[in-house]
Amino acid sequence: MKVVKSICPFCGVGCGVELFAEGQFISRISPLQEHVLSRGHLCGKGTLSHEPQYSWDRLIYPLKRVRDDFYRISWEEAITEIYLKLKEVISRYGPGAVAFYGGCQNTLEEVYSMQKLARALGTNNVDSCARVCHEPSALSLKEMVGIGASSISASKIPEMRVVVIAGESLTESHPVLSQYLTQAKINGTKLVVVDPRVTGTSKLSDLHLRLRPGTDVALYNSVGNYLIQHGLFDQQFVEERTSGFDDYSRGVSKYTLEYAERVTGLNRDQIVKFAELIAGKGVIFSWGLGLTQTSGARGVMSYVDLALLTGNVGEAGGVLVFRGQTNVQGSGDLAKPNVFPIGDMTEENAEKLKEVWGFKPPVEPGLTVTQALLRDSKVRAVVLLGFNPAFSMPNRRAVERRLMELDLLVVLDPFMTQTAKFAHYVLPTAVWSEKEGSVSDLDRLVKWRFKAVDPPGEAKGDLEVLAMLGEKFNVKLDADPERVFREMRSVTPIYSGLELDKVKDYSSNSRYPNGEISLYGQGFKTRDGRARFKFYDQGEVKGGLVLITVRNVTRYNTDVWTGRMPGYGGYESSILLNPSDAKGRGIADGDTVKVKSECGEQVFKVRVSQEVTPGTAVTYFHDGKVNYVVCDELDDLSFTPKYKFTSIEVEKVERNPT
Ligand SMILES: Nc1nc2c(c(=O)[nH]1)N[C@H]1C(S)=C(S)[C@@H](COP(=O)(O)OP(=O)(O)OC[C@H]3O[C@@H](n4cnc5c(=O)[nH]c(N)nc54)[C@H](O)[C@@H]3O)O[C@H]1N2
Ligand SMILES: Nc1nc2c(c(=O)[nH]1)N[C@H]1C(S)=C(S)[C@@H](COP(=O)(O)OP(=O)(O)OC[C@H]3O[C@@H](n4cnc5c(=O)[nH]c(N)nc54)[C@H](O)[C@@H]3O)O[C@H]1N2
Ligand code: SF4
Ligand SMILES: [Mo]
Repeated sequence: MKVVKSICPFCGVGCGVELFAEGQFISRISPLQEHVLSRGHLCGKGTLSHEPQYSWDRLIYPLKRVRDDFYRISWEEAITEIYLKLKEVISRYGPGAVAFYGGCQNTLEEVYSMQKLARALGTNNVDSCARVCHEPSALSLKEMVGIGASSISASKIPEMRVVVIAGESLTESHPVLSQYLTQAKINGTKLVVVDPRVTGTSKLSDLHLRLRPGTDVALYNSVGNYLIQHGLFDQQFVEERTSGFDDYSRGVSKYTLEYAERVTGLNRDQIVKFAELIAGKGVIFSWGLGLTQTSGARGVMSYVDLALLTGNVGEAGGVLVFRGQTNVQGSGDLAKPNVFPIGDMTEENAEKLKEVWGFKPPVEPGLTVTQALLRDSKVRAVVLLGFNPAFSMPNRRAVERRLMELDLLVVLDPFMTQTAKFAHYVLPTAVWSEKEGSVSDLDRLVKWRFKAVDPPGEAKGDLEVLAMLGEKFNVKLDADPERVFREMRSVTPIYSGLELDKVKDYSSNSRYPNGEISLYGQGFKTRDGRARFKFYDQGEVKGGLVLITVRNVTRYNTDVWTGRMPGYGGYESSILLNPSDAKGRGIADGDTVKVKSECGEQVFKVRVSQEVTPGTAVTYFHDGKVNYVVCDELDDLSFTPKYKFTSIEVEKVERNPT
């Protein structure tokens, strides 16, 4: 029996695990006691995370599609044909017609190699699933404080006076972090939750602000105004460590409590209580998709303004982003269409990269995955690593049409996903426990995954596949994860302080940039060392019924893996309606309804529940149906979809038969 240490393949908590391997079979998984953040805890998904790889339908050799059928081909044939097709697309339409989009369950090394290959072919069309969740957070934090990541560790939650959680449910989405909330409650920390919905997390809160969806900016601006008007902000911090306060203060001055009440649907006492709780040190401002997928970057910025106003970025408190997938922080750091791993997309940085890479990357920004698949038809060939956009992107019908139009779609995945079905070539990849590499979690901790077993059949690690393709183009890509890690570290300034032995030691603090549990005790990482206030007005407020799509603790994203866990098959989401909205439409619990938006319609079973706020309808997104209804409105600053902000109509089609 071999015991191998690793990191859970699912969410951004990145829990430490021990894999027990007997020969080529992993028989069980246990929590790794010594892991600095997860501290010997795992959720149900983590405990079963070795099961999907033994599913009967695991892909074990390369496949080529001919009309509607897939045929087995050899790796040599697959790589040669893909190479020839990519070359043809480039010579016909130019390198801008090719795109590489990577998943966030891939390792740092794989994402690094992916973007390097794309840039070697002459395009900056590189992106990852970070685009569809927390790019608004990364972009806002980069601009306001200097690094697009959490400033403080989640392990600090129990030491705080107040913790604010906006648009996120730890108990469902980052369950292992709930241990810190429980400890915080014991220590007397006050918890404020901003969420239209009742969640496992809001049930623990001292103040639950059930605002109307998409009205966070109005709420935070009015709180900012109240703190300024009542002298409750940290004047010394603002003067000594920030810039842009005058514009901010002028901007928020029109956000009165009356206005906020009208827009958010909250009452003034709740808003004042919130403002008074956060005035003073010892506050963590944390958030999830409720901000990024409704109000976008404006939502994040108006929220981070409150952390600056109260002097809570630095030793006293911090900003904490509950990022999504196991390596979403890393994928977002390395694979952006408008930034190089080395920094800004400038001639100077392109020249520096040439010294390491041997070729100069282009300096024109590329297309985000949302632009390429939802807006722009310039892209003709797409290579996807660990990404299932035919399921996970909004306006699914439009994405499917777009995928069908492509001259070349290559999918690297261990399974035949909804997206792979549209591919011309499907390349079977090794999963996390069958290869090595590092991942970067929501706490900025970078940790290594060791290999426990070999991949089945002819499946190969993504790094090896990228290297094979690179070789055809005469681009030298290493397939050795340690050497790629070293190269990645040498060209990526924020990762330059990482040491491999610490990354491989689960008890060590291998947080980037330099092991800080809290960033910005001294200066900010902006050009002038000051944090920047950013003011934005509240955007459109939607009337009628707004559809919010959320997560269930037992399911993971597009259910490719959780759907293959023992006892987890056959899943269908209901839609939840508030009693007032149901009654007004003559709908009762258990009825079947048609849900319609501008993009499509689907049939759902209704659950009537007080847990959803009037004017909202809530459903999980893991059965794929809902993205035929969710529209593809994008945040104009980050191009992130507004997955929780679709206007819908609901109409009864069948009465509850029972
Ligand atoms: N079990 C499980 N865990 C996961 C995942 C999974 O699929 N399953 N996925 C992982 C990924 S990729 C991610 S990105 C994270 C996401 O984790 P979360 O950020 O928790 O994601 P959601 O559950 O989609 O939405 C969060 C909350 O936003 C609220 N909300 C909706 N609209 C608004 C609004 O206008 N304002 C505010 N303030 N709140 C609003 C919703 O009611 C919901 O409770 O989870 C990760 N962890
Ligand atoms: N309606 C609605 N839609 C949403 C959201 C929402 O809240 N509401 N949330 C959005 C968010 S935040 C996210 S992050 C996306 C997630 O959307 P996706 O990233 O498309 O979904 P996943 O299910 O995480 O897909 C990951 C894929 O990677 C494959 N994979 C796993 N390991 C490896 C590996 O080592 N190599 C390779 N090559 N492949 C691997 C898996 O088999 C799987 O097919 O969904 C988005 N879609
Ligand atoms: S909390 Fe996240 S990382 Fe931890 S075991 Fe569960 S899914 Fe895995
Ligand atoms: Mo995500």
